[in-house]
Amino acid sequence: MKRIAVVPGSFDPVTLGHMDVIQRAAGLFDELHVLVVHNPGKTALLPISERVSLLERSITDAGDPGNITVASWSMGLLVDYATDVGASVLVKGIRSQVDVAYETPMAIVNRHLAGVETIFMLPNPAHAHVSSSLVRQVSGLGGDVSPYVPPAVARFLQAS
Ligand code: COD
Repeated sequence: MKRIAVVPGSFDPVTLGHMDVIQRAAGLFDELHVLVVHNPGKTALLPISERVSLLERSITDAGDPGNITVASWSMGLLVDYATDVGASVLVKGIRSQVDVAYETPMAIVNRHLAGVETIFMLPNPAHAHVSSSLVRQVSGLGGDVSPYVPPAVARFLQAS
């Protein structure tokens, strides 16, 4: 049986922290779905289609392992997408106790709703401080975000 997982996120935009989790998760599963989901609790910078495109370019530039699909989802529960593609696992990156507190109730509910397990991955310490909101802030104020994002994202934000 194929081991299929979903890495969901806002990815607004994708950062080196996200890429670390995506690349390591791709090595653990036969198929990995990187899923851009609208988070109603956050004010968006980029349209969903642009986030998908930047993820695709970043994965290609990083040396696509060949088992990653990038998609977006706005049709309902995250676990509905997981069930549709035959995934039994969600992979989430955990940077701090704040992430644990945010992710734990969702992990329990997602297991109750659909039997989908959540795996928490600890970040690469080099990127543990990086978040999309930090990137949006630095970029919005005219700063250099290239230490925090894949080159395709840095180029895109610089040109915007
Ligand atoms: N290093 C490691 N991991 C990181 C880093 C980093 N530097 N930065 C972010 N991450 C992790 C985050 O902890 C998260 O796991 C993931 O990467 C994505 O992060 P973001 O910020 O892009 O996305 P979020 O936190 O806004 O997540 C949006 C989701 C839509 C995925 C989330 O809200 C969710 O799972 N919603 C569930 C919707 C649903 O079905 N609800 C009903 C049942 S719970």
